[in-house]
Amino acid sequence: MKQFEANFDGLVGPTHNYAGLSVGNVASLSNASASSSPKQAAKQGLRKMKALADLGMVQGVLAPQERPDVMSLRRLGFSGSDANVLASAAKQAPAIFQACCSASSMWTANAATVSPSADTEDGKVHFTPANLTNKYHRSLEPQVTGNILKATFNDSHYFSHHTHLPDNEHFGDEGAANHTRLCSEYGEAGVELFVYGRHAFDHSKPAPTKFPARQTLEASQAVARLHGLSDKNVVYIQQNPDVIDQGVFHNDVIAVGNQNVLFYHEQAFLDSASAMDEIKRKFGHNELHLLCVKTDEVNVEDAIRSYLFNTQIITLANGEMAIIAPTNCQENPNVYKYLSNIAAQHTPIKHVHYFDVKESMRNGGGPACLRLRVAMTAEEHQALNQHTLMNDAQFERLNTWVDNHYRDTLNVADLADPQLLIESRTALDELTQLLKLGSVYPFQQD
Ligand code: SUG
Repeated sequence: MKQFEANFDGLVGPTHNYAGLSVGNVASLSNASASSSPKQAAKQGLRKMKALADLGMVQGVLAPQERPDVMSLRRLGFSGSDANVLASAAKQAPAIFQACCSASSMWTANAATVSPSADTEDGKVHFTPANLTNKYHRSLEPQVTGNILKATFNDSHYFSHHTHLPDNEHFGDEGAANHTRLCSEYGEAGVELFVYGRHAFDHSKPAPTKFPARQTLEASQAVARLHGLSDKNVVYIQQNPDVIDQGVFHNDVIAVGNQNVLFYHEQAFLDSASAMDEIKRKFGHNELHLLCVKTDEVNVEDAIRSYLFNTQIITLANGEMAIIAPTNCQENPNVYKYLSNIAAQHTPIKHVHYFDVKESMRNGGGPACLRLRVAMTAEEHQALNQHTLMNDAQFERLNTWVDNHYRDTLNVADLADPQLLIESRTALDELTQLLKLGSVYPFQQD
C-alpha cells in the first residue's frame, strides 16, 4: 500500500448534548433539549473507527476539545472561580453558556481542509483549520483544532499547518465538509472540488434566503491559494441555494466523492451541467463515474433525513469501493431501495455497510461528518504521530477510557454541574497521554 486515504474520526467529547444550536440544520433544531448519552455516542464512534480499521483502512483518532469552554466564558466577562463562571453564565446567559459546552468538534469533516502532497506546489500535505464563523459554538474550535492537528501530523518535513482564515463571515470556512477530491490513484495529482454557498463580495449572485450559507467562495479560494493548488486542478462549484434553504447546511449532506466516483443529488449544485463539464475536462482521460441521484429516486427531504450522501465511500484493498452508511438509511424505504441496488450500477461501489451513529445523527452529524480524510503516502503515514492510529489495543484502551470518564446520560441542565468540568478535564488530560499529544488544551497551558 504505497498511497491511500486515511480517515481521522473525531472522538466524541464528554459533554455531548443536544442544545439546538444550529439554525439551518434540521436535526439539531428538532432534537433541542433531548437527553443525550455521551458514553453511547463515544462508543458508537469508536465502533465505526474499529470496523474501518478491520476492513484494512488506515484509521486515526482526533481528540475532542475542552468543554465547557471556561476561557471563552471569561472572555465574555464571567469571572471568579471556574465553578462561579459556569454558574453565573448558566444563569445570566443560558444560550451562550450552552454554546460554550458543545461537543461539536466531534464532526472532524469541519475541522480543516486537507490537500494531499500530490496536489500541492511544495509536495507537502497542507492543513487549514476551518474558522466555522457562522455558528458561535463552532467558532470556538479552530485554535485548539490547529493544536491537535499539529500534534497528530507532527513532522514539518511532510506536513504544513496554516492558521485558520480571518474570523469573519466574509471568509466563512467549514473545512472538508465542502471539499472533495477526485483522483485516479490517491498518490497522483487530483481535482479538488470546493463547494461554496455564497459570494461574500458580490451580492448580485444567488444566495439562500431562509438559512445561512456557511461557506463563501472567497474562503475556498483563499484555502486553495494557501495550499499551493494549481487552477488546473481546482473546480469551484456553487451549492444550490434552494437545497441550503431545505436544510443542506454543508455540501457533504448532498454529495460525496472518492477517487474516480462522485455521488451526488441532481439538485445539489446551482449549475450542475457546467460543473460536471469542468470536472470532466480537468479530470482528463481517466475513467470517471458521475453517479447522479434523481429526485424521483430519492427526494431532497429523504436525502436529508437519511443522510444518504453523508456516507463515506472507501476503497478496499481489492480495489472495490464500499459505502459506510448510517442505519437511518435502512429505515427510509426509498433510500434503502436505492442503496440495495447500488452495486448493480456500473461503478466501483460494490458493498454497503451500515453503522448506528444515532447519537451524532440527532445533531445532524452522519458517518462522513465524523471523519477527516487525509490521503497520504507510506512515508507520510510513518511520519505522523503513531499513537493516534486505531488498532485492537487502542480500541480497548479508548473504550476503557470512555467507561472510566463518561456519563451514561446528560441533560442540558447538567452542563452547569462543576463536577462535569472536572470530569472532562481529567478525561482529556489522560487522553493527551494516551495519544501522546502534549499540552494541546488551554487548561494544560495555565
Ligand atoms: O455544525 N451540529 C453540527 C453538525 C455538523 C455536521 N458536519 C458535517 N455535515 N460535516 C453543525 O451544525 C449541533 C449542536 C447542537 O445543536 O447541540 C451541531 O453543531
